[in-house]
Parts: sequence; C-alpha cells; structure tokens
Amino acid sequence: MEDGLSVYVRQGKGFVNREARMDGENLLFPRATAATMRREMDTTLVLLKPDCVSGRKVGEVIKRFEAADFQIRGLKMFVAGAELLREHYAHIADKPFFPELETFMSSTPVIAVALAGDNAVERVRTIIGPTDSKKAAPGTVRGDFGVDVMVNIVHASDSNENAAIELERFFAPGELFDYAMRYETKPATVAS
Ligand code: IDP
Ligand code: MG
Repeated sequence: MEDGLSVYVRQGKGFVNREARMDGENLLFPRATAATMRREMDTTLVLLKPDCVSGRKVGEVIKRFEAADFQIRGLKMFVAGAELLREHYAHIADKPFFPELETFMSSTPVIAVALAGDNAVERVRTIIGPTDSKKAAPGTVRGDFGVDVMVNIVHASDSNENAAIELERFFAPGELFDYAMRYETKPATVAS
C-alpha cells in the first residue's frame, strides 16, 4: 500500500479535492468519501397538481426543473384516489379544508415526477416557493401560476426522509431509472 494521495474529482460542474490511495493500479477512495460522492445526487418527488394539468403548465413547470439541471428519473400520470390522498396528506387529514383538498386533488389526473439533482429537496422547494401562492414571489412556480394556498400548482417533498417515502408511494421500483446523461442537444434556435 502506498501513501495517501490528494486527487481532484468531478462533482457537479466543478472539481473537488479528495483523499485517496493507490492499491496496485487501483485508485481507492475511503468508504466515507465514496458514500459522500454517491449522495451528491438526491432524488425528490414532485406532483403536478390538477390546476397545473388543467392550466396547461406541465411543460412550463418541468422546463424550469430541467433548466435548473435536474434529471427526470421517473414520470407518470394517474388519478389520485381517496386512499392515496389520505396517506399522502396524513399530516393535514384532520384539517377542515381536507375534504376540499381531496376534491381538488382528484378532479383531474396528476403527474408525478421524480427529480434527481444536487441538494434536490431544498432546491426544488426554493424553485416552487411557499405553500401560499399569494405569498410566493414572482419567479417561483407558485408565485407565477398558483391561485391560493390550496390551488398551488405543485407538491414537492419537504425532507430527504419524506422524499424516500413519497417516491416509493408513487413509483414502483421498475418505474425509477438510473442513467447517465449521454447526449447534448443543439442550442435552441427558437425562443424558449
Ligand atoms: P406544502 O405543499 O407546501 O408542503 P403542506 O402544509 O404540506 O404544504 O400542505 C399540503 C397541501 O395542502 C398544500 O400544498 C395545499 O394544496 C393544501 N393546503 C395547505 N394548507 C392549506 C390551507 O390552509 N387551506 C387550504 N389548503 C391548504
Ligand atoms: Mg408538504
């Protein structure tokens, strides 16, 4: 075994310095570093709600996440039934507005999107803005397209723990994909 090395490895768009060592011809990273590197891409769950679908903002909202470097790992459309909604909204199921929320959420199909990226949970929550669309700043998804505190375009997981639970709630194992981004598109020739 040789002495420890300090090497530069890619992380996101830049490089970071890592401790490593040579073992014969192999460059080995300590276990903790390998775990840290794997963790850099978190996955979070977004639901495009009935107002997003009805208002034809599906493309616009997904475009914002792609522009922020998120990778789509899964995407599906379905009608959210009563049982699913009661589970998903268990933390507010006893609120007086819950029946109305249930009616709203099942009024059209919704679209679940699994998004991977650096610090995904927090960055997606920042992009969508606060729950109440009226308090959400222009430039956020809810600020630009939401109507009020209920009709607010999207759901997004609020912690890594809940993201894991919610991804499992809406996607079967075979519906989430791991893949490298191998191709780049031509620069856009029409206004985006
Ligand atoms: P979040 O979606 O920003 O995480 P939560 O507090 O988890 O907000 O509430 C879940 C959803 O329940 C909200 O996105 C919204 O659609 C609805 N909701 C939350 N608070 C109210 C309310 O006071 N009145 C009506 N609907 C609400
Ligand atoms: Mg929430």
